[in-house]
Amino acid sequence: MIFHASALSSYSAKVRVVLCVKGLDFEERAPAQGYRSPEYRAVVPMGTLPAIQIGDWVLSESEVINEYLEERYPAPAMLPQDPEQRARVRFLCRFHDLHLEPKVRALFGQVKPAHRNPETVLALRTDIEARLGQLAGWAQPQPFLLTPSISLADCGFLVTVPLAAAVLAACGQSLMLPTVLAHWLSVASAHPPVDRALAPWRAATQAWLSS
Ligand SMILES: N[C@@H](CCC(=O)N[C@@H](CS)C(=O)NCC(=O)O)C(=O)O
Repeated sequence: MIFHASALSSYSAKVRVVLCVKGLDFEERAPAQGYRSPEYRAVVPMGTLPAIQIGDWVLSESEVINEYLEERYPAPAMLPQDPEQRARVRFLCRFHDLHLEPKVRALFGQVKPAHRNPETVLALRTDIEARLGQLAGWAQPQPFLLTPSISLADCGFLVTVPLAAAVLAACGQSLMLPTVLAHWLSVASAHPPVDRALAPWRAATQAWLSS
């Protein structure tokens, strides 16, 4: 399996967590000419990262990829058996992609002091903290967000929550993380496959923010 990804890409990191938790063999490839290049689009028509490729078969969209990996490689299970629990896991995945990650991404343009608008940073911080407050209300860490072993619900937040803290810090603001989420984050990030999956993303993010 070819994993089209880049070290700095949050959505790539979200899928890399599943690949590592499931112990799958994959060859990670960053688009040589960038993800906007015609060369990359010739292989991955969506032109986004991540994508997976098996022979001529190509799949984009991180959540669809994670669901495919879960169905194709069911062990260890990353969705609960119970339909209501599965739906809750899927709800948190969707909540991450639609309501938290875009607010964190909106901070990227504020990192350079010359381009920073303190009011914009503060407004985004307020939105992010409100979303994390909602997440804290729904989470039932056991110790993962909703389950005793890692589920698909954890993957995006394991990237986006520390990213929000790091980008806000680079913008001169701190993030108030609800205690329940701070505890979940320290336990879940230390899970060995998660730690392995996130190592390239952590290094690239640190290099970006300190550059
Ligand atoms: N909804 C997509 C979002 C992926 C995404 O935005 N990836 C970024 C890199 S983290 C990207 O490829 N951006 C390029 C673009 O959107 O043109 C997913 O879940 O895979």
